[in-house]
Amino acid sequence: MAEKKLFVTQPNLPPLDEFIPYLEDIWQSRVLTNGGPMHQRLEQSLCEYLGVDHLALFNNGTIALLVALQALRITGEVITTPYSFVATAHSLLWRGIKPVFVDIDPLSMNLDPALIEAAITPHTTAIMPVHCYGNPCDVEQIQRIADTYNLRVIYDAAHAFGVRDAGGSVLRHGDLSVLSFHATKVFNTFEGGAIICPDAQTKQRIDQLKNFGITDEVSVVAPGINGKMNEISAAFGLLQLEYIEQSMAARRQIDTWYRVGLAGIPGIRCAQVFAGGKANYSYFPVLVDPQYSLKRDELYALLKSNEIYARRYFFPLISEFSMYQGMPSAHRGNLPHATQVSARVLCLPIYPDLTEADVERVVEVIRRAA
Ligand code: T4K
Repeated sequence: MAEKKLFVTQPNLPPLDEFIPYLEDIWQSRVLTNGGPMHQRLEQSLCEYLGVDHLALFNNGTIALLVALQALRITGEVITTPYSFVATAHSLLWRGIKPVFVDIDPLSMNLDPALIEAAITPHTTAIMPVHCYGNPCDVEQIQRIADTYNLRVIYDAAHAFGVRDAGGSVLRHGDLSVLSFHATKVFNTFEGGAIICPDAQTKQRIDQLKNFGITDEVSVVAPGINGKMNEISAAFGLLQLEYIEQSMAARRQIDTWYRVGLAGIPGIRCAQVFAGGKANYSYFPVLVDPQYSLKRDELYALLKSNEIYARRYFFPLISEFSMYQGMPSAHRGNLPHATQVSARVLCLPIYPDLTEADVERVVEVIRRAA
């Protein structure tokens, strides 16, 4: 019998019949988009769940990043990480901003704050760190640098839904935080995203920018874009939110099964787990060190031949793509840790429906080859 395909992730889908009443409401109201009732309810429910005061929904995380940059009028150069999904740096290019890549800390895999100051120039206006895999950045050090040099901080928090540190939501840090609700994320609305704003005034500006810059029927105050979330996505978000704790608990259990199963396999190193708060277990990255019998790409291929579709998040580095490669900060010599981690990382399947037997199957393939 053909083995079940295991993907790096699978979206969490609540029972279909529970979604029908939401669709009936939409059919009844005939409001399909433009900040309708589902949109308003989801903004409020997410504020409550995440423990933040102001949140603006978006049609995806990438447009939310663009609007965050526009809202704060960021120009010139922005310091960011090469170890992320390409949307992080692409959002800068779309705004005509030059990304300046700084290396990561090899353990947290987040921007290394100790290297940020050396990359600041008179053109630097902001820092855009990523809470990679949902592990919080060194927010205090980053804020200290931002305060010293009068820089803005926009967190790409695409992976950090529901993550809390000792003081509360990790999304409260910086000037703005941007979430993704893509199908592959811990919390999804098919496609979607959000910006966490510090105050009502900033949210109002962001709400205008995501709706073409319109303020009323006859006024347009800025060259905004169409970044609105539609009512079906918002309704799905409301239903999804009812299952989020269950889903996080399942992820946590899978994370534990992997850590126990992979312990003691020479050359397989599970990435550091975030302690000191609430993690979301959005990814399960392992590093394939030279002591392992196979190289990372060989293990990737072996897993694939066993119908296990692990992913090399994040390889290649953003800085390796042609539109970034020529930049001085993209040089590999400037990014030794990111280069090494990117060459060794493999994200194993993790999603709520994965069973203990599925995890054992993945572990067994890795163990047998050791
Ligand atoms: N910043 C960061 C740090 C990000 O990670 C992302 C997105 C963004 C910004 C931008 O946010 P959005 O604009 O996307 O909201 C995926 C996602 O498309 C992307 O959202 C995500 N990061 C990135 C890390 O991963 P791919 O090209 O690897 O996805 P794909 O289609 O290969 O999907 C991976 C696996 O998931 C598939 O093998 C099967 C499963 N899958 C996927 C989809 C789309 C499903 O089972 N169902 C599905 O509908 O980029």
